[in-house]
Amino acid sequence: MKDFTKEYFTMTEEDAIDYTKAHLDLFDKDAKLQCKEIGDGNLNYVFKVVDSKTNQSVIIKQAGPVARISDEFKLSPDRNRIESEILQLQYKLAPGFVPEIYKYDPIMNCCVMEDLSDHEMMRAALIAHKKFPLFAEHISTFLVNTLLLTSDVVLEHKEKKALVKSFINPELCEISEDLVYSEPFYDCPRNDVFPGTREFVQNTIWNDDALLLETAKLKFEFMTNAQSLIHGDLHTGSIFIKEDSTKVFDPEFAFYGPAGYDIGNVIANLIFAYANANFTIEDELKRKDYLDYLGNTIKDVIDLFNEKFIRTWDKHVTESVAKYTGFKEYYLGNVIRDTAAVAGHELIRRIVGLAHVKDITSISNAEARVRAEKICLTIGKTFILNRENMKTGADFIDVIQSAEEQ
Ligand code: SR1
Ligand code: MG
Repeated sequence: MKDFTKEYFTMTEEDAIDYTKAHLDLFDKDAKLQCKEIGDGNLNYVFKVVDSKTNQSVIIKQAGPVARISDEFKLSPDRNRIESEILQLQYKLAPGFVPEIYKYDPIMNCCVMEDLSDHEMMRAALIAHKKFPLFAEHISTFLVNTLLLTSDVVLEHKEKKALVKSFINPELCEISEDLVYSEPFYDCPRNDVFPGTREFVQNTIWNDDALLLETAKLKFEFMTNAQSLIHGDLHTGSIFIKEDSTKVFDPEFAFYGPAGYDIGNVIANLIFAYANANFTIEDELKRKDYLDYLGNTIKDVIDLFNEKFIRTWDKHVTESVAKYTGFKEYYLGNVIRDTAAVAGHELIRRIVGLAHVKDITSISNAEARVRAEKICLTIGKTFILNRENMKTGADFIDVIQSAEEQ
């Protein structure tokens, strides 16, 4: 057995079994452990270790020194500490909505956590056109609790600043600064634009100076607004789901940033699912039914967030000036404005930039894919340019419907 206590190395499946035997007393002494590497994300290695006698299982997630998607991205394995610590904090702030962390290991840069194999990855489930009627209720609670309860409105300010320091995450932030805020807005060699969509991108994104100016403002908002401890990459591939349960995982991009970043990512990725359904469900009645479900979910996420934010603010606010008449509405208005802008960035960057989403790339008919991409780009651009007017769920739905009609 290798020594896991001296210096870091990237584990194999066999190592992950040995590691489990050596470090955890979660399993019986006579457990028959088996392991499979199941990671399909862009960055890390994910080992599922199962006792074949009892079916009991855990997940070991290990951060490597470079990203899996490309060794161009050299990343500090400290992201595994950030991920473990934020999950432990969110476990308290939003009980039931994140996996339990059993152990964090700063030498092997790995954490051992609850296995959620009885759930499915939300992106895959939405592409299979499954419905989750409790999702909006669940995710709005998660978002309000994790975003508002980590802000200066609620936390004692020195305690909040200590958290800001502990969650400084420069390398992962740089990825978002580049891939979300810079590269999609010019003809960057790292972009990956579907050929039929390229001319549209050139004309409506790269050549629109008014849009570019807004993206510059928003990049600085992302880099400088240390408002809340955010997940930082809350797309539907970072959510495990089943009928009665929603679990948010993979928060390695976490840092103190604009609260709207997380909400905007959820909204944009529901819109990708909407675009997928619109161009892949052939039966008209089924398509309409599924689009209604997704449209209502998008609307409910915003409206429930607004409602719960007000209730949670009234219960937990500690900062005295935040109690002045009108400040709560001003603050919430800014969060929803930022939500629209971030949703816009996510919609554009997943079409133009390096990292795509399966909802769109799995549309096999090229013409349908181009149409879906143009609609997403149009929605994204409108969200950014019109963000000051976005307040309710209905405002988000209006933008989606107008883009479809164009
Ligand atoms: C180099 S990582 C590419 C993308 O994958 C992650 O999930 C983030 O969304 C990042 O932008
Ligand atoms: Mg991820």
